Amino acid sequence: KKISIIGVPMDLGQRRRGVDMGPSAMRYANVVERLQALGYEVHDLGDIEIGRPNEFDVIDEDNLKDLKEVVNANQTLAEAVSKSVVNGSFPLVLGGDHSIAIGTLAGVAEHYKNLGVIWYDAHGDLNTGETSPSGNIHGMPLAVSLGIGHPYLTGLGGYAPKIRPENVVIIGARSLDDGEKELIQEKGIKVYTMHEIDRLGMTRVMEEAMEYVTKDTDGVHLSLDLDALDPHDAPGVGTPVLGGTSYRETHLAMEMLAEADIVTSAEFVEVNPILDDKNTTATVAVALMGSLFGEKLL
Ligand code: DIR
Ligand code: MN
Ligand code: MN
Ligand code: MN
Repeated sequence: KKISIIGVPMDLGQRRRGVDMGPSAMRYANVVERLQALGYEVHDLGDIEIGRPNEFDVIDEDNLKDLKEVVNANQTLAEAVSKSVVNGSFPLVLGGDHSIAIGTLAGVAEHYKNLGVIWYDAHGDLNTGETSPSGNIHGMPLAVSLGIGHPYLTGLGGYAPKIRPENVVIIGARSLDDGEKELIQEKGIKVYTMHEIDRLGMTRVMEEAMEYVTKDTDGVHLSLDLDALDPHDAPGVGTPVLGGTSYRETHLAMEMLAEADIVTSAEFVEVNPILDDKNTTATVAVALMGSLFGEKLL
């Protein structure tokens, strides 16, 4: 059992500096040792290089901030992720802001005909340059992976789309822009908002979600945005939204995924140590990875 850790110190997909230190913070929280202790052969492949925008760049083109740098970094990431899949190693990507999911999915989906996706997030990440209120690409990666958005983004890796709407489930949503709501309706995307999590409980939500993403799929990617958790449990994120899933509920979700043994790739994103309280959020992220990879008390 092999795991390839790929750090992506990306902070250009949103406006708050510091999220580029997320991979360091999770390494400092002993991600490698934690997974090794579970019996995995862990390869830390280091960090993907992120270009810095300069004054000559055409910025904010089509309401897509730092498009060029985001595309270039995701291209490099996609290649690293793809290589890890080819080598029979589980790709575990550490962010960085959520724009890196574009590259992760481009690298993973190459190897799956019908990839299931669990998008664990307070947000839908279903914006395009046209619908985005911010122009921040971290609010767009799910749309991009569905083939919706700027061709530089959707065409990454030379193919599109990466995934199909009927194989995606969003869990933890509580902040959606109007354009995202429209896209959810139009594509019939399955969403468990905080309302359903409160009503049904995390156990039932995960049972249903896992059944949904494994139906007719040949792999499952977990994209976990730490802002899905309540800011009391994960304060170090750039766009906190009150009323999120708890530390315990999220651990339960990870434990259920481990038990079902369905996840074939994962990323943990939006850890921002500058906004954090003594590295709490990176520590939580690493603990969740422990559960995802089978850690048990007894
Ligand atoms: C908002 C925030 N919907 C946007 N998105 C975030 O800028 O598109 N995604 N924070 O994680
Ligand atoms: Mn997100
Ligand atoms: Mn989010
Ligand atoms: Mn399906």
